[in-house]
Amino acid sequence: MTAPIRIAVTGAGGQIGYALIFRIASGGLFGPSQPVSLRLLEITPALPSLKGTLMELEDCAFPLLADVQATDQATTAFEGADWVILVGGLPRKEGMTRADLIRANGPIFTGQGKAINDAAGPNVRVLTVANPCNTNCLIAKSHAPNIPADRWFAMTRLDQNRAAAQLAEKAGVPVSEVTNVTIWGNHSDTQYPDYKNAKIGGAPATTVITDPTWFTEQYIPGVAKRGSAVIKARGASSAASAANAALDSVRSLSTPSKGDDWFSTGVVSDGSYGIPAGLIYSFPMISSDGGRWSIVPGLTIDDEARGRLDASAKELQAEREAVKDLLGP
Ligand code: NAX
Repeated sequence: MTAPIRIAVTGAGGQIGYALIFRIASGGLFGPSQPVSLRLLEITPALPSLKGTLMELEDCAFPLLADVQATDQATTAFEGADWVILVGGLPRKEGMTRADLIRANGPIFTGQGKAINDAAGPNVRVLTVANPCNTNCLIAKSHAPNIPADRWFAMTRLDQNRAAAQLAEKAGVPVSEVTNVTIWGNHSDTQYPDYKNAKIGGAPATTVITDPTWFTEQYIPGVAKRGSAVIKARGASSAASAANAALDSVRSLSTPSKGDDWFSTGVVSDGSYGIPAGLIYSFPMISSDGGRWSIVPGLTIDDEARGRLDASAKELQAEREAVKDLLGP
């Protein structure tokens, strides 16, 4: 029998966690022949209700779910993990600024970074979903000196999927026609959903959607503010779409990319496109065999795009400054 892939999910009792773990257990992440083993981390007060979720998982009788364990101990959760998906954290509350959220959630990632370093499997890869995901990823990574830099990811895939959906809607085509969508930068309002390198039906998006003001006045802010629009409509933040984006991220990073399409994820900048090295910054990426990935080189960045890329890098530098006391050596 194929050995199970072990996936640790933090914040498993939250709304994204609830949408995520059933899909992983059903084979929605690694396919219909790959067993999975789940480790679910929650804070102690959330364990009783997580027990109910475990009962539901059991009641699904998923043939691919080799085993599942819930715990409030990070080292137990991350023991031998092949993938760690960091979802657990406080959501932004009414009246909380982004700076407040950074200070509230940052400390979680010092301990979890250390626990990943001490307990995870030799090939572990880590996807940070909890916000501010780029900076939380940076904090966790800084406490895990034994885990190579190319194993750390921050999720901007929900932004990519939102961007693709909005291009498809405007062009009146199925979303499968939209390719080469990049989210540059931070998972925040400064992100740049790059429409100049995106394609619709294989042609540049700007030759299919010919009104340039739509891109700057509706598309860019529309993608960045989609999360707020969902909260307004649903009364709760995006959950199923965020879980879906986490699965898309892990899948894209685990399977070789096809054709000339790419995907976006926050990774440790190597200085590509003039972005300061060391920041967790979202780039266009492709994967190859064995879980290797690289940043797509040579895309055209005009003056307008340059300004947007730099503004997001600047914001990330300010976030890094705001948590510098939480960063490891
Ligand atoms: P919920 O509040 O529903 O769930 C969060 C869960 O994390 C709770 O069950 C809580 O008990 C748990 N938790 C808190 N501290 C923990 C710790 N130290 N260890 C383990 N678990 C802990 O929030 P949910 O809607 O599931 O969102 C989770 C995170 O995803 C939030 O930070 C949210 O801002 C972020 N998001 C990120 C997105 C992205 O695209 N990167 C989009 C969706 C979402 O907004």
